[in-house]
Formats: sequence, structure tokens, C-alpha cells
Amino acid sequence: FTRDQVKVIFVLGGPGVGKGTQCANLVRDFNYVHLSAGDLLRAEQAREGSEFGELISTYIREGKIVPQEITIALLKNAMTDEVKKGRSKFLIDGFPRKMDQAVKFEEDVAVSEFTLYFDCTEDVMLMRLLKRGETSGRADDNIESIKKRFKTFVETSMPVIEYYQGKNKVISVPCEKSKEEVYEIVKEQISDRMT
Ligand code: UP5
Ligand code: MG
Repeated sequence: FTRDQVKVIFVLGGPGVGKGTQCANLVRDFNYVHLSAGDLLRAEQAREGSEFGELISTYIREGKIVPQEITIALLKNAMTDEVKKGRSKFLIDGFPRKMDQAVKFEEDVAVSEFTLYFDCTEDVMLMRLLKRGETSGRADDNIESIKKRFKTFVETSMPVIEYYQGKNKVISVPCEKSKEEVYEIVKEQISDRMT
């Protein structure tokens, strides 16, 4: 597919802020495909015969950013499959979380329309992740990994959000309230841009 054939919205925010939850709401109400970079990486890690399985699982447990070539290839493949099915609008969740990924993706794949940024205190995110960790089975939903994910978010991913803020391409939504209340704000802020 070419860059003009697709429409891309980035969905960013700290670990456990509610990106996946709100993307599911948006997919229900608008004609978008939700692609979570983390979900794609976990699927690749679990795929029999993957040459990157071990590397991905180490990076995820350490809360570090997997080398961009791997993540961008997974996203591109997933987008190609969807375009073949006639889908063209994408919510890209949890990506780009490092400057080099942002630059490379926009060069090679597509330029984002805007970034939806979910903002929340670490205390709230921590509570949500620990609660989810009781049942999620995710290798990074434990206190040691969570602390590393927070550190990576502040040091490596916030600069990406600031970069897009500098271009006036960020819509921020506070996320402390309930899932329903947060979604009301999301809809109010972006419905008119989801066409
Ligand atoms: N919940 C959600 N909203 C709530 C609300 N308003 N009130 C109360 N509870 C709420 O939500 C988390 C939990 O909170 C759930 O239990 C939910 O019910 C509840 P969720 O919607 O899952 O939050 P989300 O932001 O999606 O959290 P997630 O843990 O997925 O975020 P991360 O960004 O940490 O994880 P991701 O899967 O994107 O990445 C994992 C790892 O993959 C990274 O740490 C990194 O190692 C690697 N990665 C890369 O290397 N490169 C990439 O490009 C992407 C990922
Ligand atoms: Mg998620």
C-alpha cells in the first residue's frame, strides 16, 4: 500500500493508562482498525519459529523498546493484511514510543493525522496495572517491570509526545476518571476527526 491509501492516528500514553480500553471503544463506534504494537510483539514472541521470540520477551520484561525494525515490520505486515481486506484507517496503539521509530515510520509507512495522548499520574497507572496483573498473565505486569516501564516512558517516550506537541498534532485526554467518563471526553475531542 502507499502512504496516501491509509489514515493513521497514533495512540500514546503511559503503561496501563487505558490505551487498549479506549481504542476498543473507538473501534466499536468508528470504522477504524486497532493495532497495538505491544500485542503484535507479544504475538510474534509466541509464534513458533520466530527468530525474535527470545529478544522480544527480554525487552518486554525489562520494559525496554524493541529495536524499531522489528516493530515497524510487524505493523506494516498487519496494515498490509487489513488494506487487502479493504480497511484503511488505523489506530496505532503504543507506538511510536521512541523518536527513531516515529521518524522511520513516517518516512517509510505513513504520516500520522494526529496523536491521541492519554495522560494520567503514575499512582493511578500503577494501581491499574497491578490489578490487571492479578489475571493478565502478562510477563511485565509485576512491580519490577512496571517501574522500568515507567522510567522508559518518561525518558524515551515522552520526547515523542513533545515532538508532536511542537507540531500542534497532539490531543490530550486526562484519564483518571472511569472508563466511561474518559471515553466521553475522547469522543468530544476527536469525533469530528474520525471520518
Ligand atoms: N483501565 C483502563 N482504563 C481505566 C479507567 N479509566 N479506570 C479504571 N481502570 C481502567 O488498561 C490497563 C488496565 O486498566 C486494564 O485492566 C483496564 O481494564 C484498566 P489498558 O487499556 O490495557 O491500558 P494500556 O494503556 O493499553 O496498557 P498497556 O499495559 O497495554 O500499556 P503499555 O504501553 O505498557 O504496553 P504495550 O503492550 O503497549 O507495550 C508493552 C511492551 O512492549 C513495552 O513496555 C515495550 O517493552 C514493548 N514495546 C516496544 O518495544 N515497542 C513498541 O512500539 C511497543 C511496545
Ligand atoms: Mg495496551
